[in-house]
Amino acid sequence: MNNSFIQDLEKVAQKRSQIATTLNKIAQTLREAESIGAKASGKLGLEREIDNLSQQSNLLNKGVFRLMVMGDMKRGKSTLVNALVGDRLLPTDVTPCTAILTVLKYGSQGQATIYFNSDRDPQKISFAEFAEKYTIDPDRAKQLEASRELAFPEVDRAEIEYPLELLKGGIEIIDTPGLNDTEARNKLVFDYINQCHAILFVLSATQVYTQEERRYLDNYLKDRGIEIFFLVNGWDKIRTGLVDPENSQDLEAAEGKVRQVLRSNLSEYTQSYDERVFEVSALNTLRLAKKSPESIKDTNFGAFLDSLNHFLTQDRAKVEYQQAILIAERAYNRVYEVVERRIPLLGKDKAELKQKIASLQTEFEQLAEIRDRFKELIAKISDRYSKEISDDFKAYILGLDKTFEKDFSQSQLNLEFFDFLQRDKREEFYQSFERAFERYINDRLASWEFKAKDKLAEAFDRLNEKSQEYQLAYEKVVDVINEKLLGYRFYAIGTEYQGDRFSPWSDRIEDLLAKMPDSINQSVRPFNGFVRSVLVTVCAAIIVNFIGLLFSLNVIGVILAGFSITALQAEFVRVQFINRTKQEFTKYLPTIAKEQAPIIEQAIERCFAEYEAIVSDRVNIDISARQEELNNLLQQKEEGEIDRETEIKRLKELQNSVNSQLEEIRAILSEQVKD
Ligand SMILES: Nc1nc2c(ncn2[C@@H]2O[C@H](COP(=O)(O)OP(=O)(O)OP(=O)(O)O)[C@@H](O)[C@H]2O)c(=O)[nH]1
Ligand SMILES: [Mg+2]
Repeated sequence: MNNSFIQDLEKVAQKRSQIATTLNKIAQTLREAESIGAKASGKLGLEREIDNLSQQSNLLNKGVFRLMVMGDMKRGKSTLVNALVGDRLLPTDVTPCTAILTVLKYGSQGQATIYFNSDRDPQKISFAEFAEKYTIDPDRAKQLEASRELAFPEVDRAEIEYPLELLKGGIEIIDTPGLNDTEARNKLVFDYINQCHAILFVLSATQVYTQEERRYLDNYLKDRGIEIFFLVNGWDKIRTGLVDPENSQDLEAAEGKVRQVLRSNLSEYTQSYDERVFEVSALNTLRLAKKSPESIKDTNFGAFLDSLNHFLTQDRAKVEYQQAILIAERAYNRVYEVVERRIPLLGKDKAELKQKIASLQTEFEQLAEIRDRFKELIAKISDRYSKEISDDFKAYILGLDKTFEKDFSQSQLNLEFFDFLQRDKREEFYQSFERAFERYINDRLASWEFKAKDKLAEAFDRLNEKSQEYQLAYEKVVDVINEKLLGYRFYAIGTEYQGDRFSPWSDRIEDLLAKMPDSINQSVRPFNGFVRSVLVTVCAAIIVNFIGLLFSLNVIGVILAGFSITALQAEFVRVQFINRTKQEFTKYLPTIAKEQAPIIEQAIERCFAEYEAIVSDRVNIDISARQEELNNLLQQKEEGEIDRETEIKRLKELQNSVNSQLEEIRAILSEQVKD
């Protein structure tokens, strides 16, 4: 790993922690102001801002970059991780296979810990023990694949801590078992994807872009808002595979062919091909790392590191920083707003204040009404879209028979009929068929998922668009409140009155009534996870039910009655079997549609319900903060004289100190990440 990469990462980590500290300082300033204010002119109602600031601060402090290494079996994934860290940390070999998810992270002492699915306590073991115990040989892997078992079903993951500079900057690297494996193991890998920031997808230069790889990329990685880096590994093997390895023309031709296949197939998964696809040799890089680490930067692996560096320290960091500054700005705007309202009200006497507050009853009710009408809108859209999406699902399921042969043939990669039948291994045959069918259903649902996702995104776009009316209405009421309280309208910092176009505090109101909920839209990822988790259940239900039905018919037994099997007849049996499967499946489709559609519908409804709850919560907090702000002042006035001069001074100071803390964040951000 080159030094400048580590330095850049450290700089980002440092900057992140500086920003986190400053956000926390603002939160602390607000907390103190509220606690002093409680005994002076009353609290200002800044709870939400304090929460947001501390949450963002924690997030930045925790910040890790998770890189997940994925790919088919024996592509050199573990070797690549070792090349990244510059040491033979993980077991790699021609034989042993990575059998569990392995998370590599920073720790001052090198140690391995195994985490279990059950409540069994994590177990610390030595590296040697880890390498020996938690890798499996390929024969065993094949066996497990056939019987659809996990090698270590009780294990969730291994965590390897190691005192490496690279990891200190907050990087976690996740090595995964080869994908060409059971669906259960795939699920383990894919469940983890949602927590990762980039995927390093390892391909083989001598076996580029297989059908399996296409399947994984299309079903699970494409269009999911996850950055994918393609590492075409074993590039050195193109040369060694030539009849005459010294012939540069042959080499050029062979490499050219591979490049062509790569470009024509991988372009659809990335926006900037040259920044995301790299021809590398993990093995040579690892050797170089031991001999002369400095020269790695001149290799393709070095180019990959540069690109990864850019993504982690610039693109991704930028998003984090923007979020931080937004939250700080909004906290400042809010403080500014409440102070500007509080100071003039300090001079009013109790009776007048009381009467003013009472006169705001209508406006507060109006705010609540806007909230309720927005909730109605959400319910309407939820109704419409959950029905549409589940109807789409039904139609999709009912149409599956039309392309069954073609779709199913893509899933039955390892369905060796003759082999099974000849050796009368009916049990194994069924198992293998079950797996093929599982893949088939999985692939079909994944392809439907994209449509559902588009539809759901459309629903939220619609809500977003509609929410503008509600925002405007809300702003108008807030305007009236201010006018009633102060006798004049006042506006957000740095803005001037611009007729109808003007919207004071709109950023805050936009936060209240708009945007997909963070839980769904923070990025598309959690949202993807949401739809996926529903589909996993649906998928499992279909498989269990249909396979049970099919097997109860003993299709093979019926076809086989009176036959002794030859290769030719096996093909005949295969065709018969697939035909019968299709027949039964077609009959069963209406049942699937009928049973599963309501589950989809409910899931979509739940998705909107979650959104509604969040919006509702935000508006409620906003309304009560506005009320408390006034009631607190009134209560303090009723309890005794408020020292007006001191209070004005204190409030002005509060405005100023939050402002200067905001400036501090801006200053941290304006320093260049890269020198
Ligand atoms: N020639 C060559 N061999 C490589 C390269 N990368 C890895 N290998 C070799 O390929 C074999 C498999 O490497 P691993 O890193 O164990 O592969 P893996 O993808 O982790 O394998 P699984 O965990 O079983 O899926 C090892 O013998 C490596 O030395 C490379 O770039 N060039
Ligand atoms: Mg491995």
